Amino acid sequence: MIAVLCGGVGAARFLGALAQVVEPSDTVGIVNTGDDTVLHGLAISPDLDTVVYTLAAAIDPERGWGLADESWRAMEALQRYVAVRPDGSSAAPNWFNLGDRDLATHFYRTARLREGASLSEVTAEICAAWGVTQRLIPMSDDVVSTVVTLAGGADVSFQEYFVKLRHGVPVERVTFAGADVAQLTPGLDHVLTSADCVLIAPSNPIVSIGPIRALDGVDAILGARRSSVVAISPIVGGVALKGPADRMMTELGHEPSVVGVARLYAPIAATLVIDPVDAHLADAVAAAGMHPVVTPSVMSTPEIGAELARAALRAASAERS
Ligand code: FO1
Repeated sequence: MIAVLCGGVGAARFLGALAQVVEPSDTVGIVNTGDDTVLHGLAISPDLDTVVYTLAAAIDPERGWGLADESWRAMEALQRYVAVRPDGSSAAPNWFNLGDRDLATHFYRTARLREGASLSEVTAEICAAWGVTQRLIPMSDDVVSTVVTLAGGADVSFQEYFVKLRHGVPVERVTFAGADVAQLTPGLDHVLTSADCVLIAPSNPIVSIGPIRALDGVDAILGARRSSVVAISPIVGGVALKGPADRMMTELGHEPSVVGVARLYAPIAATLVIDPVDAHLADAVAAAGMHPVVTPSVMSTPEIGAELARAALRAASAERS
């Protein structure tokens, strides 16, 4: 069994690539829920939904989130109420776009959670509904919320930072509210200890992989088996393939490069897969404590994705110190 630590878009693409090489039912995706939010009273889990929709080949390829062939009638209808909403009311938030078909997922998840189902139970039902055979498990059934402290001190939710502010403001600190008391989803400690290998998908090390690591026991479990933990760098040539990872790393004092990623992951993973464009940094990655493996990391074709997955699996079985 292969365990994969997942954020959203990059992880979804990597799981798709991995599925060309490994039986999907033998893969467990441990997915970040720090991005989750409640809007319109609906429980929304963006990274889980991005992974499910991508693996179901239903994702909108341009946006990388939400469903293809969407309509936005509910959001359009909401505008009428935005016009009369009293100041200070959080009703009718129109900055977070929810497609009409995407709403069905939030309706279902919200109703099931309200009946007492756990997020991992509901996620398994949603996977079944979409025919996704990878086991996708939220990192925790408890609420963990990524809080972004902006330069100047204001705290905003991750989605307010990422979508409402278009991540266009400098970040001072990132914290994970609830991570100190949240439990790793039951069974995931066994998954992380017994997996043949653990892969860290090319997701944002701070806000996608960080929340998973913030849960009690995760770094200890991975550190104890780091020789078979392999990370794929989400930074190529000093820039993030998607989202604000490079700028966030800079603003939080990390080097926005494969070396900066290596410094973050060295305690929990022995190998970092880097793109040839960063091959000149291989020695610096080694000096940061990770064994560099150079292979094309931009999954622009299924073949490149499959070869990236194979390289990661080979490195994981090479048993490094
Ligand atoms: N991202 C945006 O940039 N704008 C949006 O309006 C937006 C809506 C949205 C709705 C559902 C969903 O599952 C994801 C959505 N995202 C949107 C992406 C989301 O903010 C990101 O996927 C993550 O949270 C970061 O990986």
